[in-house]
Amino acid sequence: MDKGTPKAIHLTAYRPSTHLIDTVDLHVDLREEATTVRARLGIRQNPARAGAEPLVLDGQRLELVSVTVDGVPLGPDGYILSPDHLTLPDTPDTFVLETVVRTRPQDNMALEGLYKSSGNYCTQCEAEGFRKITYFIDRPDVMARYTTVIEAEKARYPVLLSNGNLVGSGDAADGRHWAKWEDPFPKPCYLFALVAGDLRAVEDRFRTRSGRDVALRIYVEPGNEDKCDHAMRSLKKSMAWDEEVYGLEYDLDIFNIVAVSDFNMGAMENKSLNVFNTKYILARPETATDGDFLGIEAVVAHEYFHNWTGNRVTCRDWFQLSLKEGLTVFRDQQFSADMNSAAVKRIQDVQGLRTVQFPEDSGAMAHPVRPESYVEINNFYTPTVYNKGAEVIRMYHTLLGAEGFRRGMDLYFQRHDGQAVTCDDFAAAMADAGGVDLTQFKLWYSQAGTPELRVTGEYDEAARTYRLTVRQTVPPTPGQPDKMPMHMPLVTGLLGPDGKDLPLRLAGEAAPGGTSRVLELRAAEQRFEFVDVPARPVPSLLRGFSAPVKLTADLTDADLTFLTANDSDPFNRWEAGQVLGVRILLGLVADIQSGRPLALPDGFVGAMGAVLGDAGHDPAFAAQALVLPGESYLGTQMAVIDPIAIHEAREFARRTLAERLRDRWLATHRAHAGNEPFSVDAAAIGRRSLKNLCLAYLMARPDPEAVGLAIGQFHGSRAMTDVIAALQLLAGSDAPEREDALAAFYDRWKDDRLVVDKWFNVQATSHRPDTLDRVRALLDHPAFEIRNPNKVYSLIGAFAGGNPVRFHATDGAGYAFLADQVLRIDPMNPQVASRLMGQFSRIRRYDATRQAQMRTQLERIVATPALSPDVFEVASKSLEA
Ligand code: B3K
Ligand code: ZN
Repeated sequence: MDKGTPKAIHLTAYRPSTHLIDTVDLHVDLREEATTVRARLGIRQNPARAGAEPLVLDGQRLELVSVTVDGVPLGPDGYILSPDHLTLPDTPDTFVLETVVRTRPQDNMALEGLYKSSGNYCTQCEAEGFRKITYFIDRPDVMARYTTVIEAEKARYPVLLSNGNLVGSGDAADGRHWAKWEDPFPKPCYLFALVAGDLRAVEDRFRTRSGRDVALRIYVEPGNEDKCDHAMRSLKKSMAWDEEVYGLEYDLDIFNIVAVSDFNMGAMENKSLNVFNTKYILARPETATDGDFLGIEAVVAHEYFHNWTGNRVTCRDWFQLSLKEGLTVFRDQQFSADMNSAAVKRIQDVQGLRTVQFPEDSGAMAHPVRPESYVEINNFYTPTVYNKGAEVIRMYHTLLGAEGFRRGMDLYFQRHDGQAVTCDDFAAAMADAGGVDLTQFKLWYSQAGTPELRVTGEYDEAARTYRLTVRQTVPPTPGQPDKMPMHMPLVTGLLGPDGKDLPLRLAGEAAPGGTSRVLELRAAEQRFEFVDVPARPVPSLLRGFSAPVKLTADLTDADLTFLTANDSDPFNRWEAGQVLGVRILLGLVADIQSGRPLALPDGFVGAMGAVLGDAGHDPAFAAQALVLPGESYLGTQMAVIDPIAIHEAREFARRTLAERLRDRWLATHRAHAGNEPFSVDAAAIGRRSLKNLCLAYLMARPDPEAVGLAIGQFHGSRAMTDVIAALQLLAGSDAPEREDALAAFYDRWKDDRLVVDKWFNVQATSHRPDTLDRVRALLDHPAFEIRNPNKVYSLIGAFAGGNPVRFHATDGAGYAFLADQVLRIDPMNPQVASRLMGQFSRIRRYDATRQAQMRTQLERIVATPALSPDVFEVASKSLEA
């Protein structure tokens, strides 16, 4: 850091803003040499703060041209200018401030504020980008009404967009033109957006249930118009779903989406002008995988749902980020579950949580869902805030029931529409609507770390009772050595010997009620006694993954196998197989570490064979159940992660299953290999995932027949899902055909940037020993662009985060490579550089040698002059761990 060590900001230091801004009138003049922004702000002192205080405006990388107060120009002695602020020591109670500034968006590689992507202007203001456009009180509890005039050269930038309604437009001198936009809803500045460019619109309409006719437009670069159908369909489905499930309607006559190629994240919910990464808009079956199609549906929905959860009701400060993000992720998860297979969706969401959030929760950057402090807020757009935050919302839903939850949502909007509020306000609405006490539940917002549950069961044959004992602990995390027990729902069922759910009756209850119960945990140790239990049951615990915890139960392998065959809860049917898989794989890891010979238990092979034999029933579910627990998740189950042994153990199991069940993998692959007409419904997606899973097992022992099938599929299929699955398998194998396949793929798709990202990803995640060399060489490939976040994530990010066996190579070369890339990217784009640091923040989870190697790289990083606060925060916290 050039300015010394950056300072942390604390939640407890929150104070209302000294001033409020009611109106913002912007005039943005876009020119090739520089952009000029004139901002006219209607400002008043905040009644919530007593006494006159100086007005401190945020501003970064702005060239100040002039300042006037109520039309009177201020000389340089009328204000104080610093690199981050413009301070006016003395202002009236109410006044109009006008500033004129110049910026150079064309030089902005951080992709925050106003910048250029493929020659078009666009903005990204969340969290603190508006201060790079004009001087402002850049915090979300300052909400204003905006009008925006954009002026630009007409030929180069025919499309001029901002938030709200278009209220005027016209031509200006010198081949220029202008457009005036007015947003009737007061909003925080992070929701401001502006776009100017040569874009084409794909149009549709949606009529809300109260009869508002909304124009829907998706703007893309010319040539991409034929890749917007799925996004548009997803948008209309989201609008209808939000009306149906939450009674929430869209509130303007226009909803615009713009897709840009250079974007740090997935998308942004700016009021009525969402800006998207092209990755979450553009899709055709030939170019996008099933995962891409589902991702588009989810992200389009997510951003649309923000219009109520985020925009109409926004965050008081950035510590409350999960107020909008956790809630909106939960809503998009519910939506996707309704549109597709609910069971598969839940399995995938939990896998995501375990693969990405659990490691974060046990690393140096562990933080509560509502962080208590931050150095750089952009570092807290995390799986904890988003995905664990969504699990917290899901728990309200489970504790209150669907109807109680809906009442809570209604009350939340009734109380807070148009306001900037806190997670406490949300909890209060839920508690009041549900008539429940959520005081202890709110620990989920303040305690970091993944809680651990240990459950034991005892059956008393004589008394016909079954007693569950549940113990919970929350592990220490940085800054939080001691934790309190949490309030959470443990959804439980009991299976009788016939595999059917038993009616449940707890001691003290008059009659049995239901076959699934929400047991509420509150204490460090709790007992639940079920009565009238006719025979020793097998418990089905944490159904639907009812709380984001690690659960250990005293179930035998036979109990687990029984659950995989019988549990009425599909998530738990899958989970029982995973628990079994984890047990076996961790056993293999221990065998590898102590040099014992490896063997896969026959029972496990048999169980997998049974699932495969029955796959025709529900291919989508089978495709999930047949995947062994992932390497990252296995790591979270070990005291010290051994990435190489984990990889070898998992590959051994895959090879053994490939060999022992070869005929079945072949037969199942063949049964689904016909080129059925493409569709993205859940059933078709399920069939394709099962088929590609079979191919993956066959390629775990790549004999000529398996390679032949992969090559056949690579050349023969027109669906990207199948093509890329085959290419991935070939690229990771020793088959001599692999180079030809990679070359053919590149040649076919070199003009499609999103597809080229897949080509980089396939090579970066290959387990072949020469992968790091290859990744290094690809940095110089003409299609690689260091300034394009998608490219960086596809090559460097995929190698570091998606290829543990190569990234954690014993010589430490993977770590040195990552540090080199972080230091190269940081001066251009700190957010992207910081996101690459994730693996380093898990430092203390590895052995002493790896820790020392990572430490060397982290020390090199923190010693670098002019490091961004983003990278500094992650590096320094990782070193402290
Ligand atoms: N709210 C944005 C994320 C903004 C990221 C700022 N670094 C996207 C979303 O969650 O919908
Ligand atoms: Zn969001």
